[in-house]
Amino acid sequence: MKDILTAPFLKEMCATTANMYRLGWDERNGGNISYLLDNEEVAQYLDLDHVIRTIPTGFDATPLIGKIFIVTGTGKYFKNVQSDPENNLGIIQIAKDGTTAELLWGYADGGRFTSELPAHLMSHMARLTVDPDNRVVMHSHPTYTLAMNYVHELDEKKFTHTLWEMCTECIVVFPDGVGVLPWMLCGTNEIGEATAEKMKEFRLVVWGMHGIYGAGKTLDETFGLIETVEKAAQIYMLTAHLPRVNTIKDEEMVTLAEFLGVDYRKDFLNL
Ligand code: 2HA
Ligand code: ZN
Repeated sequence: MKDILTAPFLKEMCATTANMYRLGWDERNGGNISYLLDNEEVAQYLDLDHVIRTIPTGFDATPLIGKIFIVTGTGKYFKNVQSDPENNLGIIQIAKDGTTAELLWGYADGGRFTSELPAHLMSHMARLTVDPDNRVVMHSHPTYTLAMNYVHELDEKKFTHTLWEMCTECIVVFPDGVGVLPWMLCGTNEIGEATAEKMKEFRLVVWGMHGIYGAGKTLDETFGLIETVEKAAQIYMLTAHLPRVNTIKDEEMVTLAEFLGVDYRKDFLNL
């Protein structure tokens, strides 16, 4: 059996949480990540029949039975993941009943997965129906994205359009746009269901006045989606109070999207 601390997926979780912390996106226990792993790869490091303990999830994740995820722990700080992965991360397998998580590694101090597990697993289920290669769901509180929530209408079309206008790359990076939910109580099955519904259509979902969810095939891709939104939101917040002298026109976005062959939300432009 290989040493789990050398597993690429574990090292990547450490590097990603450290990056997110240093960018100021994940203060204190803010943010959470779940990453769907390959069972055969995990079996090189862990005995999949050795369950440390079981933890009820409180919702039905039948489509994910047998699947293994590495998930950040509840109450844990992204700041500390890199130096102490075994307390701050856990590897869970969804049990045959679909409602229990079997702990295979981690949460060593008796902890458990993020309180946002409903939003994570429900989003995985939703994304896998539209993209069988989806592996990652990531939640964060990026500063400028959050700031923008207070001064910009929380309307999917208008929010996406503003972000697309802020950097030329935006329409290429997230041509599917950004879904937006109003402020809702977090940590519940209800916000999980609402997030998953949006995830059928979007890889990015803003939680009004709370933060953002991203989904993707890899940690890098998902991080990059949120990073690009955050960059655009930063430009917006640096300029929103100033007279707008120049802007990227909708026709220019069309030219770029068509040049690169991306399938963008045409209904989010004003043509
Ligand atoms: O886990 O970010 O949404 C802490 C949070 C809750
Ligand atoms: Zn949060």
